[in-house]
Amino acid sequence: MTDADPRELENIGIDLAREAGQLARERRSAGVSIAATKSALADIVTDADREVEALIRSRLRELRPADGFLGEESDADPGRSGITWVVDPIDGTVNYAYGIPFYAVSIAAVQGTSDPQTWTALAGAVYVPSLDEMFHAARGSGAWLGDRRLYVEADVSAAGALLATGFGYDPATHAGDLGRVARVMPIARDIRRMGAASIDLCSVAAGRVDGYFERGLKPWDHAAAALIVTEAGGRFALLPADDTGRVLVIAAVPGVFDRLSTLAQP
Ligand code: LIP
Repeated sequence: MTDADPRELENIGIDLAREAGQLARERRSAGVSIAATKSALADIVTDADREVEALIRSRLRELRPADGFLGEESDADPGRSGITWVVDPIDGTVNYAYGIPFYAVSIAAVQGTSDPQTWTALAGAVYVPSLDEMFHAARGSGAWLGDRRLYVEADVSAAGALLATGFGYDPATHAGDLGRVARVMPIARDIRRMGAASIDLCSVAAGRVDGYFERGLKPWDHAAAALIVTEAGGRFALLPADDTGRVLVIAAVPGVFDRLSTLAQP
């Protein structure tokens, strides 16, 4: 076990997310090039993704050399401190590549292994450069948007839940994803597809949507924002993987969480 102070880790995450977000924004303004595709043709990585992750990783080596690292664009390092930094350098990569301003830098510090089912999130920061919005949380110290404390509502309005979701990069998953949207519509007033999971989750914490569901996220997509949701009084769960190994992420205000979880499965 380690005696790392969650508030100290939160401050590191905030500072690095802001510096990395400014770099991402500069690169976006200069023009973005696709460096490669990954799991599917639609699953792209830009040169900026790699550069931003390298910046965050080098800063963490200076600040917290014994900690582990799990990032979307580089090799994992287990570290030796019991703390692992889980990083999505540019969440919403497709938005970023198209010039849609909904992308974020997501940085979390977790205690334990790099398996989301076993780790304890200690701190998280999600920075949205285009809006200059910094969502952040330290375990036990609440969720914040800048210096504004975040609290979710207990339930949704009589009009129904405003729900956010996303779809996988693999076209073979789209029919199942669309079927899931159809199944949740009876409790929804409308659906939003914003294109960045960390922003979707922070939107739950900020009361901008009532819930979010998506199958197929990676640990770095939700590591920071899941803590921000729960520290704001929301509920978050990783539900069992389907036969393709994709876990189902559910986050919502307490009054709709159970209904959404039931309808969004399998
Ligand atoms: C993306 C998520 C999005 C999801 C995409 C992808 P990336 O993360 O933020 O919600 O629908 O499939 O996982 O690839 O931009 O870091």
